Amino acid sequence: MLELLTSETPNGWKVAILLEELGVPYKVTPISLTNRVQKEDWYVALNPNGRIPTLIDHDDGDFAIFESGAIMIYLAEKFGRFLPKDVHGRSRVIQWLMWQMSGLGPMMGQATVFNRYFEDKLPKVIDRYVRESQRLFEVMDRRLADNQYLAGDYSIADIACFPWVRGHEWAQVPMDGFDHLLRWYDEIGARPAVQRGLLVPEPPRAEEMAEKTVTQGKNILA
Ligand SMILES: N[C@@H](CCC(=O)N[C@@H](CS)C(=O)NCC(=O)O)C(=O)O
Repeated sequence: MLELLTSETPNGWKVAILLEELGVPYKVTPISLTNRVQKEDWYVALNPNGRIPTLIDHDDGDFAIFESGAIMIYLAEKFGRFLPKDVHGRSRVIQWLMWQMSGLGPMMGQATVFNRYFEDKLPKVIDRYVRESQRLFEVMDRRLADNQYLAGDYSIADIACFPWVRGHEWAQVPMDGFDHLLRWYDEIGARPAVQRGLLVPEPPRAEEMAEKTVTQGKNILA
């Protein structure tokens, strides 16, 4: 059995969506960021970075994996899907996955922090992260002008980027004018497995969202 330790954030949804696309059974262990469970000793023993997500493969010696990109590669290789086997095809997917892990995720994350969670509104800092996120949207938009997906067929590269693009409103990073990106975003968002993955670890309860996110934001800044 696979066990996903996660919370309702983009890095967690990436893995939940992949598991749903794979259609394999898995157990979900919700990790409360509000209660800082990700910093508890038992969790840090599994994930030295003290952040979500973590995957444990109980069918393979309770092997624990941290870093969402590494988890995605592990699952894609274990089940032989969403990552090509030929050297160039595989490299293309990993290039875009690395791009998400080092660029899109961190920049969108910082845009969110400084637009939403930071009490002082720092215009130059906000401008820096919003502009950089939009530059990355433009990179995707150019790529998607001539390609249905980011790297060949639908792959872990698309799955990794989707929840971060989905967070554009919350991060206050406008997506207007990125027509190819919007086309891709609508297409991926319509996939049933993607919709199911976004409900992990639990469907958002509207009335709790605002308070919960603010509280989590404080943890992100800790
Ligand atoms: N590079 C890591 C980033 C993980 C990460 O930043 N997770 C966030 C949620 S999206 C988290 O756990 N935040 C709580 C904290 O920082 O303590 C990955 O991709 O797994």
